[in-house]
Amino acid sequence: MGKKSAQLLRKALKLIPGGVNSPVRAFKAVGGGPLFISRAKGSKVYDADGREYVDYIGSWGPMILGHGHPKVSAALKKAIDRGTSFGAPTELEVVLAEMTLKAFPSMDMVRFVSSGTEATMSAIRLARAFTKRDGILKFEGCYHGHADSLLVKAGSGAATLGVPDSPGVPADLAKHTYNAIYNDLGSVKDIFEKDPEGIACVIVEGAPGNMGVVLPGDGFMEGLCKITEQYGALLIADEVMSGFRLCYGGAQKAYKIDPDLTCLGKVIGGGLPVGAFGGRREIMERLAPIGPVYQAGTLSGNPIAMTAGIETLKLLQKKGTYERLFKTTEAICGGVEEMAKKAGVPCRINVAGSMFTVFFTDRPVRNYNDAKACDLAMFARHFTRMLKNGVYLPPSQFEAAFVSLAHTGADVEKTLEAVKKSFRGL
Ligand code: KE4
Repeated sequence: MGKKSAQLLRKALKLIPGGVNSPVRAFKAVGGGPLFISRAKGSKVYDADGREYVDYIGSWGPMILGHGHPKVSAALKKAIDRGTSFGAPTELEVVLAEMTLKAFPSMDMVRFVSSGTEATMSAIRLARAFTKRDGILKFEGCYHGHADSLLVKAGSGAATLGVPDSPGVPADLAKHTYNAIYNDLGSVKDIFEKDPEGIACVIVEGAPGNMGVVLPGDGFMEGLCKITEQYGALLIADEVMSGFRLCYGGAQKAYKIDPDLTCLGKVIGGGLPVGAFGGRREIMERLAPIGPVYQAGTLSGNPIAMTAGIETLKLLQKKGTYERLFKTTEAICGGVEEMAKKAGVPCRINVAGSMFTVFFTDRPVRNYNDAKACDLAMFARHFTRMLKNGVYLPPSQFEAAFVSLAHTGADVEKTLEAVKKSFRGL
């Protein structure tokens, strides 16, 4: 860590818990202090000491175009001169809503909020109101933001009542959350059989990235659709991370499923605070002010954030975008695999569109237990070595790395050069 970052961290630690405004940024899982980033452009970030890094965090997903895209920046500069927030409806919200519904045909209506957490929290409230049920089912290893009902882990067995996964979450609330095992439809069926009329919804990441990237096995997503339909529960696709990462639309388009509700965030805000949730009209019309389900937000639909989202989605629709994104992703992941083989490093890479995770194991990683069983110490060493060689990976095994349209062939070369050095004696 450079001198300036160290100085800033010492000051920040006195003012902000852990010196960060979101825990994963603190580098706790990999050791060493966080880098304080001073600016970013394209595929690069620059720390407070002026060091340059090839960036694979991309603000945890939003920066799919790369940092500071000129067209997005120009549109934002103009928008700022028109005022930054009105607390009233604007044409921009209508434009982004139209674009969103076109990209996600499973949605008839959408509501914008300011974060992914607000989107999932609100979608769950809506599902509970629509079904008049309190139970929710999520998957171990999937993360949907920090709303109380979602900070719940499995009790003694996956099919038992949930227990708080954080102090401050009431046990009386946690007991309504069940945890199933990702890629294990049997664990889902067991829970529904125990509580056939009590579960309002199943919430699942469209393409999980929060246990590291894990892919749905054949028939898994279709199986969730069938089970939720059979028991009268809603299926919520949490596409906060996967939306626009696997294709222009979401994992639901890539995996051909039709969820009842969808949550979005990250890319849809182009780096500014935007979340969204949407779904079938009959469900969405339960929302205030036309329905009784309350949900609100001071900065929801903020004109500056809408502008960034609109410009980002416009650019993502350009011909060849996803081919380019996936070509770069494949070049990186293929290169890492080759080097791991040559260096005798046990490694599995899971790729979902333009997000990937390198796991240090010689076994497949298909759920959270598999991910936890990987060599986490080796991951930490790899992270540190890559950082030293100017490549900035997500500082946790249980995160996804993100490729942007700004990553060039030279970035791929630099990344693979750093991997080669890291794998030597890892
Ligand atoms: P936010 O409230 O952080 O905007 O979104 C919560 C959320 C919801 N659903 C999914 C699938 C998500 O991945 C997230 C947030 N992702 C994390 C990265 N694993 C954000 C980074 C952070 O927490 O600092």
